[in-house]
Amino acid sequence: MKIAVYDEIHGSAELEVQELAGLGPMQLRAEERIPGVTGKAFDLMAWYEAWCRIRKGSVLQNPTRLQVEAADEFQASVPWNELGQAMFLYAQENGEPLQKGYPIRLYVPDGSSECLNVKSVVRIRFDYGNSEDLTATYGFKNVVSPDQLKKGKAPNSNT
Ligand SMILES: Nc1nc2c(c(=O)[nH]1)N[C@H]1C(S)=C(S)[C@@H](COP(=O)(O)O)O[C@H]1N2
Ligand SMILES: [Mo]
Repeated sequence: MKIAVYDEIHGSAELEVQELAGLGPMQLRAEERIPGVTGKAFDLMAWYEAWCRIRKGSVLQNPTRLQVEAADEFQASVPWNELGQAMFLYAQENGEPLQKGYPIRLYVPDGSSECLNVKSVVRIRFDYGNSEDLTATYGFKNVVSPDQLKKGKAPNSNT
């Protein structure tokens, strides 16, 4: 499964898990940062620097946020300053694809909520917009089903 990376400044790409993970210069065992979580991970900050260097020679601008979107339409937007210890889990300890969270899972150990640990990430966006809003957000995309309309329920947010 390909993962789409969107970066208005440094360019966009669709990468297989192994290609994406292979770009990461700082490989980790997940439990180094989160006790109880096992598997192979890579550090987000080091990955981002490598990405920019490969694409443009250097980091031209720092993002304000990381946005991730999952296969089930769960999404999160995390201010850059919460991501110092962030990592993507991409394989089990034995190197096999993830059983839970496939293809990759974001972990934000320094984040404001465990809800930001988005499973099954299929889209990654580096956001360079407004840097004043420092709140992390997460939840399902605002899709209203016919059933919700009937019941008069509001779309989910911050689930
Ligand atoms: N794709 C996806 N990721 C998700 C969620 C989800 O519904 N879908 N729930 C989030 C929330 S609200 C929490 S609290 C954690 C739960 O992680 P766990 O399944 O490892 O307990 O996953 C987060 N990641
Ligand atoms: Mo949650």
